[in-house]
Amino acid sequence: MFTRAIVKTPCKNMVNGISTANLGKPDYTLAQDQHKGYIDALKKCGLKVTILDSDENFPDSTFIEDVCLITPKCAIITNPGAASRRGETIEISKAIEELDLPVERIQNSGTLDAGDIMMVNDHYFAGLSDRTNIEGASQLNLILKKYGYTSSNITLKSVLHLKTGISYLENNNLLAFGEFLNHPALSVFNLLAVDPDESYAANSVWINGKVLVPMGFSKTNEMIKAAGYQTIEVNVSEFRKLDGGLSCLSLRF
Ligand code: CIR
Repeated sequence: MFTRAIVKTPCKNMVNGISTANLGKPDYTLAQDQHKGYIDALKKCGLKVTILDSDENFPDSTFIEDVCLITPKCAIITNPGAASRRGETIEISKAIEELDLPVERIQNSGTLDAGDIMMVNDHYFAGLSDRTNIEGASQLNLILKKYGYTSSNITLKSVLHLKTGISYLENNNLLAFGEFLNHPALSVFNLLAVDPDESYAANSVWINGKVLVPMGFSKTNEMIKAAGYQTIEVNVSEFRKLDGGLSCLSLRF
């Protein structure tokens, strides 16, 4: 069970964030409202939410998931793969000081975005992507080993981050689309196949028995409900315009 979340308020400069989505610029006012709705959804799942101030120096900094991986035994500050995002780690380092956890770091020349890391109990899957290199994943593996965890790598073909394409919903259920549906490393899971029309909804988030699902993806929402979960739909259309999904908007621990 998770008890807490950390989010970071979107900045006005988010309109200049990195994007390949081709969906236009985000509407900042709407993004602010949607971010509040997202926080409400986290609270509905029983989480105490810490809200960090926005930072105009970093357009993508609301996607806080990428800069830190919090495990039950340690926090790992990442080294984001996009140069424009590297400096985001300074603010998050300050924010996690108050947690009573040892702090580890991914060092150059390793790069790693924690959107590429998916936790399944004591095992962590690491996506090798344009953002996470083999050196970053190897450093992560060694850090995790110190704390009694294991990790393995999955090379990505078409998605930005590992969790763009798969989400672990606990109870051995894995939401997945496209390249992940026939992946040998994932064959142990009960796969919930996301319709190709709804691939964005493959990034949904399990929190304490409930699942946050992006609004507007009814087939995926119904499929998750049919698997026995209560879902909460959250509108994150403005973050989608920057290639961001539901999981990227918080650290949950
Ligand atoms: C980026 O390209 O870094 C941001 N525009 C989106 C990051 C999304 N994060 C995630 O999928 N974990």
